[in-house]
Amino acid sequence: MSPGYIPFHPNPSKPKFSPPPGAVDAHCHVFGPESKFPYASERKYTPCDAPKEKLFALRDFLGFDKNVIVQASCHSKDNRAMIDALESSAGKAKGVTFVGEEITNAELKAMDRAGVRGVRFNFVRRLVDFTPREVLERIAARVAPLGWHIVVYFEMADLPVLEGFFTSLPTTVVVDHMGTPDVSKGVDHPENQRFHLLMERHENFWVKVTCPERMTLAGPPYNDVVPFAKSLVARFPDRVIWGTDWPHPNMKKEAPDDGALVDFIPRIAPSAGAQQALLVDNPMRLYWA
Ligand code: 0GY
Repeated sequence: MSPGYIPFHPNPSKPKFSPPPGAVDAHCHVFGPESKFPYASERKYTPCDAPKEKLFALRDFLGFDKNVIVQASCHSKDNRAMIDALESSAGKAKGVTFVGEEITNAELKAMDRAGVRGVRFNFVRRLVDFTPREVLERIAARVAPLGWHIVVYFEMADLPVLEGFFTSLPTTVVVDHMGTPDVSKGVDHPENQRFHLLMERHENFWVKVTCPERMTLAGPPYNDVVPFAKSLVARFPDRVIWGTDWPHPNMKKEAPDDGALVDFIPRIAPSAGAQQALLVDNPMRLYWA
């Protein structure tokens, strides 16, 4: 583990909110175990192991049915731990990969058969080295025929320079963690409204209303993040998905209680219809159709 790295919560609380049957945790990761799936040499942090067995046990404990496992930067382009988790999930997990353009079409097809449905482009500078746009464009053109989408991870202040590239992508585009807004600026700040406008103008854009614990200034129960997520759920009810982000890489102060994160859901999606769309219908359309 990197010095100061905070492991996931050892003993999450049982949520009060019961997700509807078939609910999908649509953003989580598996890390290692390092003895079987070593971390990448180019990684920017070394996490604690967070193997598939622990993820599947948490899924059941929190009342979820399925997972979408997103390749994290600590494993870089070595997708074996993620694929192994998909293949051990009895059809209850799909994946989002991270690849370079050296990947072969046969390898992409094998990932597709294992349940991969998207590729992640990470623009967060503390996590990854820069990849030229032309390379990403070539990867996008190769995964589009598979029906995959592209997951983009960036910080909201960078949206103006990235927006043109995002809107040129030939696939569905799924934005990680609400575009990581600066919550001190408020929902109505032009920086955040620019993102809402992007969502409104481009119907191929979806958004994950995830990670209040990453952007909160107030701490749990994340009151300051509620308006951000709630407005996206209300405005784009058919293009929002939700996930735990377990095992919560790179938390600065403390690991979130996953039960408290689940109890955030009814505060951002107050009606049963909105919860059904957020947790079941939307992720099923995106990952299992
Ligand atoms: C996340 C967020 C983070 C890390 C990664 O790929 C990653 O390593 O995604 C982060 O540190 O913000 O999506 O879990």
